[in-house]
Amino acid sequence: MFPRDFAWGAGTAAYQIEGGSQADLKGPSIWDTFCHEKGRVFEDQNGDVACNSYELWDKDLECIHQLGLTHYRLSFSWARLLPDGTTRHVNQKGVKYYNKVIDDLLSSNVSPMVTLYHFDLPQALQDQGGWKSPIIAVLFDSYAKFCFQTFGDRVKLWITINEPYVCAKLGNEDGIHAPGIQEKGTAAYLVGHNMLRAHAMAWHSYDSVYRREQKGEVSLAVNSDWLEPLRHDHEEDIAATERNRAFTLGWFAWPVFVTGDYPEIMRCAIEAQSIKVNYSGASRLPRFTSDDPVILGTADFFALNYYTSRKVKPGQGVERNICMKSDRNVEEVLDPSWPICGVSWLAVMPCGLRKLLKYIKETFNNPVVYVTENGFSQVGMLQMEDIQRAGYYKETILEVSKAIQEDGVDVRGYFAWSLMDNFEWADGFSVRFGLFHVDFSDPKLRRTMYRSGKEYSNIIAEYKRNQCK
Ligand code: GBH
Repeated sequence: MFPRDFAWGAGTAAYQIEGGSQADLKGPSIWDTFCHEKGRVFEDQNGDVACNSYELWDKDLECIHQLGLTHYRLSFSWARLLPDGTTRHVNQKGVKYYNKVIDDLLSSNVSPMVTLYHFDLPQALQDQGGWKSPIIAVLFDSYAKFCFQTFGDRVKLWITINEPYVCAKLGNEDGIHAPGIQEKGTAAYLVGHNMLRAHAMAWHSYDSVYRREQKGEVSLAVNSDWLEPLRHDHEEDIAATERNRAFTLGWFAWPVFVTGDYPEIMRCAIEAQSIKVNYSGASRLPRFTSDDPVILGTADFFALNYYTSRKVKPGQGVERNICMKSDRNVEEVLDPSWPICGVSWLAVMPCGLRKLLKYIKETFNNPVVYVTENGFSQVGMLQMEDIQRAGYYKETILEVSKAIQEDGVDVRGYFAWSLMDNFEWADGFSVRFGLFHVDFSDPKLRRTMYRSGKEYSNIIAEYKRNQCK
């Protein structure tokens, strides 16, 4: 059972679906650059064309209709709207494209949820230091204001930044996402810090300038696995779990929802490690100062991306050089009973989502929650009759309903990831997350509903029938 006006959505991201990477004055983003460097992405694939949603938006809209979605989550390509990242030059063709998407959605009774930033920084801004440079917060705020001003009469649900954790860590510590930086133990904390500052500035702009008239809501989307101690009665595992939570969900949700600053556990662990290895630089986890925007309270709802679960025990703590891994000092273990779904990191644990939702209710003062991403992939042999994935969706959505009914979590919406198969970042097109299959060998990039899409559409249809009663 789901409450009235529950949002049933599916999500996509600009670089993963749009293609049109150089169409109509669009500027390059860090993902355009990254993909064209050898050895970065599976089989050196790229998002130059992807699902070509830039030209085939009508086809996407048909998929949205077929599923019966009430909401659609998309992201804007910053460099499509502002080719050099600044409001000095606006690409009107880009504005026109997103206007059409939004207007078509609204005339089909589908509400847009728009993410301003889903991994694709304009390359021109990367060239000036990107997220490592404090000025990025001001530039992001200008971009956000431009979007609120231009589209906010119709868009009522905004996500500033998608998964700052992934941007910071995979992009700047591990180097497996753009911009491919591997400055261990420093850059990711700096990037995360500037992302929080950028998010907060944009939220304050919305709050003070646009909210009264536009009456929308703004948040940031945080990703988190459900984490639990490997051995529930072991102090070390319990402490390791707490530490792991602080370094993942807590890194961004604690400042925004609880204290305006990073979790103490996180700061202490980083400081202790700096001392241990005789790190002489300034504090690696930056501090917020009185010049920074207020971070606390800058989310109108809690946006959660959930995919999988992990069991946690202490790490070995052997690294000699500074890096996030030794700051965090945990080891994550998979329970052998959790089925692996397609891509190797995705162990299926539907009840992990329920537990995480309950944890969020208790830890972050019972916020309104949207599950902004959840999904299951397939790799290898293609299955149109993807019965397993269909089952996983059904089970997971049941867990969400239990979180609402039995645990009293205020969940207002669920967005499946993803509407259709698309460019899965470093995995290229080898990992398919779609509710629709996309035939990438067909010049028309035909979209065909999977069995899992059918399952989801049935769930939505049943909900709609019950609401009418
Ligand atoms: C989401 O991130 C993204 O928002 C979305 O764009 C993407 O398509 C979707 O996931 C599916 O992947 O490769 O072992 O280092 C989800 C969070 C964090 C999950 C990084 C995968 C990589 C593990 N992701 N993690 S590994």
